[in-house]
Amino acid sequence: MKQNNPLKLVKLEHRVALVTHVHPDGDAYGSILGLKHILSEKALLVDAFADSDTQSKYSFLPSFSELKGEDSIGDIEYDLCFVLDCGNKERVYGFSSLLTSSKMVVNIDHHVSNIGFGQIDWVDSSASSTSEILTDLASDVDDTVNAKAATCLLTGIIMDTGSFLYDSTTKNTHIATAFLLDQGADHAAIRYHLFQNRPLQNVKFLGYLIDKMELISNNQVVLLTVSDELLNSFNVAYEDLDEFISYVRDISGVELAIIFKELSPEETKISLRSKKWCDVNELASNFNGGGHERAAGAVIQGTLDEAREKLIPLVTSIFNGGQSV
Ligand SMILES: [Mn+2]
Repeated sequence: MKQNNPLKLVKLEHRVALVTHVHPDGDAYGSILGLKHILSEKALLVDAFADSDTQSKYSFLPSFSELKGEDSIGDIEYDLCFVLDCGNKERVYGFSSLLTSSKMVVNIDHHVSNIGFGQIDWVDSSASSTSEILTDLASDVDDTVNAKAATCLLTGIIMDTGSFLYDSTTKNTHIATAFLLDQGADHAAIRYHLFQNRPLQNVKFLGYLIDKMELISNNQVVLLTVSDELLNSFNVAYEDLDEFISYVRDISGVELAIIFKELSPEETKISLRSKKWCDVNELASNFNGGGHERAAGAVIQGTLDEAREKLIPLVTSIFNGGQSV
């Protein structure tokens, strides 16, 4: 038994809230819904909070429709609030009142930038995903998880490892995956919904983005700039931008891929992906962001143009003063 396994804190009489980061990705949804299913018979009440959209490609996950939005935050005083996959507590955005109103906050995460903000912090930056950490913790408590939990957690692992391609994929990632398959994880559903069900408009949008992409620093850096208007005109979901950035990162010779995405007239989200050596966690930290060495993000105050003016000189200086074209 792991010492101080935080899942052992949960008692049958407890009310438990689960929270993850804004704009949830596969690991965020996978870990929050996975933990909901793990705890379903171990606590009095388990409420999972996250922004969700019925059009989401993750809507196939068991109990996705039970996710609660900000407007569902009531006056329940939760005994425990698990914060999952959040490098810092600000990333929960509109759900922050759950952290202050709960009796205890438990932070479970794998971001190297996570310095701890819970009464209990379980941070393992060697893990591929929060879903992998939860798989280890759950199997340590019980030797078994239900098939619904297994499907959610396997989704998180697959999405955060780029289908087991990233450096973060370890022997333990595969052991956790084997365990989840043994527990009945629906691998075929994951494959179909996340990889073989791409909306036609997304493919057309990818074509547009590739046509408009900018290459700088001797073609080692690729830039994509996405305004709200553009995203809406193609009717593409914000969460799908991840697959586009991965696509252009994989161009031969490219080391770093960046998406500038308009969040509002005053705020621009940057997403950074690198291939071999560029530490994007460090790059994002210039703007109070973070993540991992090969995948990170931040929010820059300013318009798309202003964000570009702030970030591109930093990037070109890292890439030995390469010239913008
Ligand atoms: Mn993650």
